[in-house]
Amino acid sequence: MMMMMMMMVMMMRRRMMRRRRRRRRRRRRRRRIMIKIKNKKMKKKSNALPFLISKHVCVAVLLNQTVSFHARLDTEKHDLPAGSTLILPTVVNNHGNAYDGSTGKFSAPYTATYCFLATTEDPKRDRYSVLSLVVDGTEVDYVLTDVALFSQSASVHAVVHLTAGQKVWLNVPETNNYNYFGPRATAFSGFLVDHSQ
Ligand SMILES: [Ca+2]
Repeated sequence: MMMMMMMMVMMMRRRMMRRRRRRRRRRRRRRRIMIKIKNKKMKKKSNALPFLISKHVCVAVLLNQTVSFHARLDTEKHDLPAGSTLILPTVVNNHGNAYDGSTGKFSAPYTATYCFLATTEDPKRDRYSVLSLVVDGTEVDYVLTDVALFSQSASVHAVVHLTAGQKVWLNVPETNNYNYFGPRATAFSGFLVDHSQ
């Protein structure tokens, strides 16, 4: 009988030990799962922070890199030799300071896409107006207008991707000295479209 009792106690102890072990294992599993969840949350936070910072910086940089200009003729110009630059000295707007009113040339401050427009006027019977829009001397647009009786305007325009430092200006392409560029109606404008490389 005594032996039987001893055996029963032993059995009970073993069961108790097994239950304790199981409880410990469950606790360990729960801890591991909790640690994993915490790590995932931390990772998400650490990934989100640089994204927010870089987005903010990008917007700030783009706002500071806005470029635009507008220049015009207040007094007439004529009889310009072929290959000369049509300089528009009256600068109305020069945001970013990329247009030089003394040389008539725009220098791209950033590698980006830009839009340029220019209008000229032929107001005389015995004159004509002619323009070419050039990037570093290479023509990207051309116009010639020659009215017989009344004033007539014409324009050049282009959207071009420029590397920082490239220059854009209005060139007088013809050799005939009878060219004429009317005051008030002759203007040159440009602006940055986007910064994509
Ligand atoms: Ca004419």
